[in-house]
Amino acid sequence: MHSLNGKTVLITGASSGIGAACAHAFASLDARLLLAARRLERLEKLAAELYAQHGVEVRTLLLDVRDQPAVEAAINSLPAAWAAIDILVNNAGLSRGLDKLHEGKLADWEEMIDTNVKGLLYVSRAVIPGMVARRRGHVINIGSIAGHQVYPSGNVYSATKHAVAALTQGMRMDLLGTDVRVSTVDPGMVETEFSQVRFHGDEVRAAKVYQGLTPLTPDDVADAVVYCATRPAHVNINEIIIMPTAQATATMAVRVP
Ligand code: NDP
Ligand code: 8X3
Repeated sequence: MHSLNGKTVLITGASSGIGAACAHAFASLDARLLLAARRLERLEKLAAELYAQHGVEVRTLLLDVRDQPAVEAAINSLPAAWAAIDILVNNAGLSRGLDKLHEGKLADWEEMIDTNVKGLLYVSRAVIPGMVARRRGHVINIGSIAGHQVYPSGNVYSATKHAVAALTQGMRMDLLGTDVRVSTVDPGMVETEFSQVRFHGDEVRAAKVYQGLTPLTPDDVADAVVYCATRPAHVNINEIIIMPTAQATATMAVRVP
């Protein structure tokens, strides 16, 4: 297996689901980790686990990616030993609600747009200039099948993930010639806290999303992220779309009763 020994990896949304799985996967390759999210206590617990299991250095960052001045300050005030970020995993994101557009809740829309689009932009804007200056780096965005297909009532979430797809392409064009790589990993259904967040804590409704089929695990997605990150420097994996075998499109899945 490839080693990422000495590489510094920033993962946003590392307190849960795909982000936490990425932290485990990168730690198993000996990377040094910067773990960012709003729930600091979870990050600290994860950092202790990673240190115990892999002996890797971990630094936690209490960060709301929607807060642009805080994002800029957090990145700019990293101590020198942590400032040269080699890999940025733009994973922090969420869906809120599953309503027809004309019945949607404005607060849900704002939260998705602010987190999934503006938050990703703020973190990227703070981190990428250092990569360009060092002529070394890799941005891995977590998009979604919803960035390729719209589904009923998925309107605004899907729009944010289409924006992530556009930003991924735009970054790759703008970074051409800098040696900084840009990838996107776009999953279908992954069982995480995603549906609990979407349904505002309604665990029964959230569980139904994955009922009767085998969804992806966060580790399946982390595996794809690490694949992108461990290719030789001249290889850029542009996009990985990863789905459960039981899912064909955003709206077609096979379930056993
Ligand atoms: P989880 O809800 O399990 O994790 C989401 C993570 O994002 C949490 O760590 C959360 O941390 C963080 N986060 C949310 N808002 C903010 C914020 N404002 N600032 C910083 N961190 C934030 O869901 P997933 O692991 O499933 O989601 C991760 C990514 O994967 C998202 O971008 C999602 O859109 C995408 N995705 C998920 C799929 C799925 O089916 N689960 C499929 C396709 C894509 P905290 O609350 O502590 O801040
Ligand atoms: C999450 C997958 O299909 O619920 O991005 O939009 S989906």
